[in-house]
Amino acid sequence: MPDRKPSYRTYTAPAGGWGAAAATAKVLMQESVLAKGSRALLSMNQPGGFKCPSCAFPDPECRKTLEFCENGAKALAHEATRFRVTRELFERYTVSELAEQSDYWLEKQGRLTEPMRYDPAIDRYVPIGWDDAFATIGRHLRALGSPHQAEFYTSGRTPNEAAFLYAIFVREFGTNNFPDCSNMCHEPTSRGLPPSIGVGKGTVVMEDFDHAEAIFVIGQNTGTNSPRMMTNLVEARKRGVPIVAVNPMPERALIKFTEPQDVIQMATFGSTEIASEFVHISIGGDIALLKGMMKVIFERDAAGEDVIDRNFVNRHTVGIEAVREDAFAQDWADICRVSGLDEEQIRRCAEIYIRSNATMICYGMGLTQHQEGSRLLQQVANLLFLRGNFGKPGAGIAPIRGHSNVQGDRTVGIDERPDRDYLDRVQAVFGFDPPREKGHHTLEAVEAMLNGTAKVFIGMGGNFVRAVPDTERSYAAMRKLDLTVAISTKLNRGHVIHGREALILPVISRSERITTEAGEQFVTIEDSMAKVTASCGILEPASPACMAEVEIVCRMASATLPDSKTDWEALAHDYGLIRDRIAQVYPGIYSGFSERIGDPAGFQLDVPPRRLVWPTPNGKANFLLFNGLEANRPVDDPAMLRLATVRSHDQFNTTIYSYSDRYRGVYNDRMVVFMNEDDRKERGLARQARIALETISDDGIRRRVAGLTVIDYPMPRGAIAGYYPELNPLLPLEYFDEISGTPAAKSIPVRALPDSDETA
Ligand SMILES: Nc1nc2c(c(=O)[nH]1)N[C@H]1C(S)=C(S)[C@@H](COP(=O)(O)OP(=O)(O)OC[C@H]3O[C@@H](n4cnc5c(=O)[nH]c(N)nc54)[C@H](O)[C@@H]3O)O[C@H]1N2
Ligand SMILES: Nc1nc2c(c(=O)[nH]1)N[C@H]1C(S)=C(S)[C@@H](COP(=O)(O)OP(=O)(O)OC[C@H]3O[C@@H](n4cnc5c(=O)[nH]c(N)nc54)[C@H](O)[C@@H]3O)O[C@H]1N2
Ligand SMILES: [Mo]
Repeated sequence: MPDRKPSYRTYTAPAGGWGAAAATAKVLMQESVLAKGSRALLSMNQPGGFKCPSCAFPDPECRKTLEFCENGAKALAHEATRFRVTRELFERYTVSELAEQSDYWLEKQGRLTEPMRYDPAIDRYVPIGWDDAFATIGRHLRALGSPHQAEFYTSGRTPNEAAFLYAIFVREFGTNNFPDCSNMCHEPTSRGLPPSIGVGKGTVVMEDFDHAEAIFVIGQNTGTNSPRMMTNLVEARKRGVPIVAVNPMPERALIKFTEPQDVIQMATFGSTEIASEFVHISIGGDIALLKGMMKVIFERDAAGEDVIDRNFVNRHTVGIEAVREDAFAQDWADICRVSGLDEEQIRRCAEIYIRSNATMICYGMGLTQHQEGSRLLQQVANLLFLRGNFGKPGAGIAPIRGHSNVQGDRTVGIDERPDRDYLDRVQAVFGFDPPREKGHHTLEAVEAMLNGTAKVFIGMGGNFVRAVPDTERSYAAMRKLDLTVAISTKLNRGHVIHGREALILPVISRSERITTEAGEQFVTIEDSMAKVTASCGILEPASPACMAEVEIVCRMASATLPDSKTDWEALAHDYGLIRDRIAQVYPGIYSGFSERIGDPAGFQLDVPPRRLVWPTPNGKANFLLFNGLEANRPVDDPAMLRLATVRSHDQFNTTIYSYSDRYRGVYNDRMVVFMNEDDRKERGLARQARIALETISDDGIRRRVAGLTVIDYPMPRGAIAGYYPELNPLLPLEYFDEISGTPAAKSIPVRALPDSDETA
């Protein structure tokens, strides 16, 4: 718990600026990394240095000599911290005692320093040698009745080299069970966009920001979660480019921002107004907005205006007729009710879109985490097709990815539904028969744990049990396993909620040097815009006993696959050999990998729609129809509120940097609910009342989180927000987007009740 009293106020200053500079200095000091940290910051994202371990937004590429952001600095400071978790900590606390501690406390203990094994006799983690740790993993995996009884999770910080080999090892072992963080994140992008444009990736690159004539930022909290993108937005704004921000929360940085790198703005306390149009949408109202905009375009087209790019539509697309009919069939009253917007504003958005000859639509979790997340994105593509916003500078679809290498991990094989081409190449290059049946995504993995089919869980990074929905059930699922293995940098919930046997394996982090028999190694990552760059750590590893992820994968493979034809030991030492194998498995995009990565600026992977080539079954860009306006199934309960679980400014996913959320004016408290004042009054709740939230579901399971403080906040009526992961107990495992399996974490139907626990 925070040691200071909670307080709530309205934040009125611009985002960024001196507040960001001060926060950067503070976190470096708190983690005691001032000298070492500033040296590391100077080499972050510089040629020859390492890639920021925070978000997936591309680096500015020599545009400015020193560019880093407040939240990049926090991620680095927490990685380069002076604090250490040693065997003494595990001697001092039983695992049950550690489980009582908060996520914040666990993270604060610092970097993991040696492999540990759970000893049930004393309920403590005790040291284990690396050899014994790998032998334990090999023994468990080889003893399974079927390879499908193991789940191999990946979080998106894992670099290409480790992820590629992990995918090979697990397939040679015999399963496609690859739950990964992407399954909770941008999976609607990966599964929803291919039928539409042929790839599950974005189609814009950094330079497009310089050519865009309009930019939409939908369901994404840029200033907090991809702060480097603020520079692009500021520059676009200064050129007079309209920016439309669509969000149920008026996120501060999207309204007004001071660039910490802009010396003049900093000195004069100046700022840039970011959004020229702020669209205060209801939760799940985006399909209605998009259809409203399309309706306007089709109406004006019917009236003879030249608003549709006929040349593009005729040459490249199929299916416009059905989408036109559907748009005409929608009623303005319904569009306005579902979106929570007035017709006039939707018409204004359409006007901005029509006037622009190159539009980018950027989006985040506010679009993907709904029951119809995938179909919602297909509507985004439909809108972009109408004005030919593909294959020209400044235009396209821009999913703003989460983890720094989440996109790369998928590209190199972390995929529970691998395609045939890839499997055939793996077979040719590695000489074994990879399994062809579909494996488990994240929710299916939890399901398999719950019903007892899964026995072993291996987590390559991340904090699975805390990131997934339905906390109570997921904790129970984890505890049923025979073995859980956490390959981690820092202590987290996944270490204290574990299987009968459990291992913690400490890794060398992104900012640290990897030295093998073959000398110093570098890794590569693919950013949100499909650019691949090298990352080379410069700091000493947190402990001599930490091991590189690549070596961990190779040694797990050696311990599990005694008959493997692959020379895992050679690959563990020479990452160039791994890149050669990547090039062999992906001759299309990765040919000449080793030479091309020599360019300090990296290289761009091919994204065919940029060339107006559509790798869809019919070779066309497809307008896809969705019947209806709602991104989630309606709930018949007048008291229902839609809850979006969001990130604060001071966390990285399940890592809590502090209990405050500066831009939303919340200090020393994460157990809050942002609510429209009228919704609060309607429920007879006093200002800052203590409440509980209860999920509305018909599966007979009671999901409730109490001890929450209501804060009056400019939310649309019927929409509330609170923090992930504290509110994950409210999210049912069964509440997800069917196409992608992504939990609908932005639209949980709940009731707000007075917190009776207080009086009970
Ligand atoms: N500092 C920092 N950086 C990060 C992360 C972090 O935790 N901390 N996480 C990384 C990861 S893995 C990811 S995926 C990204 C996440 O980055 P974002 O996508 O920005 O993630 P969220 O904070 O979950 O919420 C996004 C926004 O969606 C809005 N929203 C909610 N419901 C709706 C809706 O129905 N419609 C619309 N239009 N908007 C809605 C919320 O108000 C919020 O502003 O950031 C990455 N970068
Ligand atoms: N309700 C709700 N749930 C959500 C979301 C939401 O918005 N709402 N967002 C979802 C999203 S978008 C995502 S991406 C997931 C995130 O899910 P995860 O990726 O599983 O979670 P993280 O919190 O990013 O994982 C943090 C841990 O990763 C380890 N780690 C850090 N760096 C490294 C490294 O370099 N190597 C290795 N091996 N380990 C490392 C550390 O031990 C740290 O404790 O959560 C999802 N869950
Ligand atoms: Mo994410």
